[in-house]
Amino acid sequence: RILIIGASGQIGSELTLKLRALYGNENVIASDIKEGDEDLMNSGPFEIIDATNKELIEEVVEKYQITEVYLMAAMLSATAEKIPMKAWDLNMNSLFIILNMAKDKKINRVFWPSSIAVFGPSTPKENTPQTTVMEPTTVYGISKQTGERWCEYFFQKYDVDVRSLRYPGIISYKTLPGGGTTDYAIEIFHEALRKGLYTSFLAENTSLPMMFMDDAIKATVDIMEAPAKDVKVRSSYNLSAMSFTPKELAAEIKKQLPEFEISYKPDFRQQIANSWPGSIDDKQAREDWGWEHEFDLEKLTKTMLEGLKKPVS
Ligand code: VAH
Repeated sequence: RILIIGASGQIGSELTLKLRALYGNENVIASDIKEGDEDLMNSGPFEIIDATNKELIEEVVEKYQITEVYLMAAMLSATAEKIPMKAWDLNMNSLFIILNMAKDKKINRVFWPSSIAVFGPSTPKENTPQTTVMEPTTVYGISKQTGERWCEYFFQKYDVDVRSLRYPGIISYKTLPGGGTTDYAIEIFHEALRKGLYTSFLAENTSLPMMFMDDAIKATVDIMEAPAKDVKVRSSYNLSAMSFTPKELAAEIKKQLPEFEISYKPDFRQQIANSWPGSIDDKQAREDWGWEHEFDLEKLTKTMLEGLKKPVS
């Protein structure tokens, strides 16, 4: 059975529904510090879990005979800058609990998300390679870089089967964004439909690597189902689908909503975005376990607008 920690979050909630569709509702236990949306709560077992509570996690793993854990709980870049030590505690101690449970053979396989936030201002900005200089300047990026080092250490030292992806900004319409710097690319769609205008908190030419949620979920399932021998990178894989700027995204939205207007008012998140790559080279994921994306900017824009226009289920 599978346990998802952080199942009420932006990725966690859609990942849970996908895994339940694949493996059966009763075989996928959702958990989070707070309950999730209706679809999540009505589709299978749910447990309230604080991701830093070792005893509680061990109890739930025992109760449901869990064999795989997807650790999706984390504090994202913008929020983490406001409460650094709390972010470090959540992002790191939750990972140590799960890696040590895998080391002690209490679980067999772990998924842990990293992020393009592991890269910093000294990293090559365009087509950022899988292996390169990484000097992250955000609490979130530091925690993800450290987490990658620990994942690789537990794999090499204790043969722990942990798999990881450096998610780019992830865009979805079914869930609200969770305190990230790439959240503008979600908010813009809501505002475009509601008010016909949006004030971007990132400057117009801020290019960031992005991906539609369905592609992120697909990559997560694909790497977890890949034969262990194909998962050659045990820190975390570069992953991407596209890159765009707020200006390019607004132009794409205007093709569907000609009246839409965008304005720019950069805030503290501009510095975070400036420290990240503009685009990512994810060829190693494509070579090792057959990663390929489906959604480009046009398909993402159409899907987001259609999804948001539909009455809430
Ligand atoms: C954030 N959405 O903005 C996350 C992600 C690359 C961005 O890590 O913090």
